[in-house]
Amino acid sequence: MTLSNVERSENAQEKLAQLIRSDRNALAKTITIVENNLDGTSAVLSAIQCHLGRAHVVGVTGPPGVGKSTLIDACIAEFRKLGKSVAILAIDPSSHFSGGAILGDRVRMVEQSDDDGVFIRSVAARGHLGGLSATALNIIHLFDAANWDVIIVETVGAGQSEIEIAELADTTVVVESPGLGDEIQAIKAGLLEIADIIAVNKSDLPHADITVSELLHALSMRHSSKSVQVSKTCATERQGVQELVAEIVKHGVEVMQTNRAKCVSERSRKIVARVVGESVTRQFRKLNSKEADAFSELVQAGELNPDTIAESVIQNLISTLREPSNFPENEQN
Ligand SMILES: Nc1nc2c(ncn2[C@@H]2O[C@H](COP(=O)(O)OP(=O)(O)O)[C@@H](O)[C@H]2O)c(=O)[nH]1
Ligand SMILES: [Mg+2]
Repeated sequence: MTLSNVERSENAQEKLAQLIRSDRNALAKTITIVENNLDGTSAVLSAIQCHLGRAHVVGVTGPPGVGKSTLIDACIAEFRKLGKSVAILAIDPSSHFSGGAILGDRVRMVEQSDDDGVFIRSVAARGHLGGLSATALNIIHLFDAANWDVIIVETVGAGQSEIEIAELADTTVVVESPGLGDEIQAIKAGLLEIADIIAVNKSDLPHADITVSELLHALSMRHSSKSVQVSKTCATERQGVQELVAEIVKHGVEVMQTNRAKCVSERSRKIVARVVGESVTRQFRKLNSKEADAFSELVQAGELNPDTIAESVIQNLISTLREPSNFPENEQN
């Protein structure tokens, strides 16, 4: 069986799941297929559907330089002590030209790399068909189907899509460090809204306690009943890391106790909604100016309401969904 030629038979699907579980190279190659949307992508994705829902997905986000990679490295060691295998997906914002990983991240994370229970993969933030969050979700699903216990996704909390990826996680850890400026970066970037746990890293530096109390204050001002833990860590000295991992595991257990299958389908639904929305917008903008003008004139004249257009797009989509044979062939050639 070749990876690009997975048939839609149950037997072949089972073989694929076994293959990516037992063979790291096969997993790496399968990720490459899915990441680049190569021939075979949709066959792979449909083959793993029935193997999803076991992994605990942990998003780690925060401004650049706060120590996310170093902290993840330290957390991996703690997860390994608990007997959990860990797959890491690092979203690399800067590799538009190099096409590779941030070297520093790789070097730091490489500390764990001779361990069979650790798998590290980075993807460039740009250039993904269907969007970065869709690509990230597909890779998360591959790790999940390949039986990794914990999947850590590192993103920089800068762009919208990075925040969206963090939202895909069961547990979102926002990392901040003391004394970055007058205003706490994570608050400025709207990261408090998505945090389940906040780690104030570099607690060896001055003002760590001030940063903690400012964050607690900001959290108390929110209109949200969600409780958010704030932990102090020093990743380089591995202080507070065991406690942080204990918090992450505890949060994960709580999430898993709620309906796990629902979490997986909600994760997919968020992505579908986003990809469909973005694609419709893109297609609409592609209309030539004559067509677009005709639309605007009708809207201006009050003869057409933008909501009506959206409604009819959705209705068409729903009837297509009811009749899957209406879909164009999904594979790229
Ligand atoms: N003083 C101090 N430096 C740290 C700590 N954690 C990470 N660093 C340093 O901060 C810099 C940025 O770390 P990195 O993990 O690459 O940050 P990222 O951009 O958030 O992934 C590196 O030089 C790290 O050695 C810490 O707890 N204390
Ligand atoms: Mg990093």
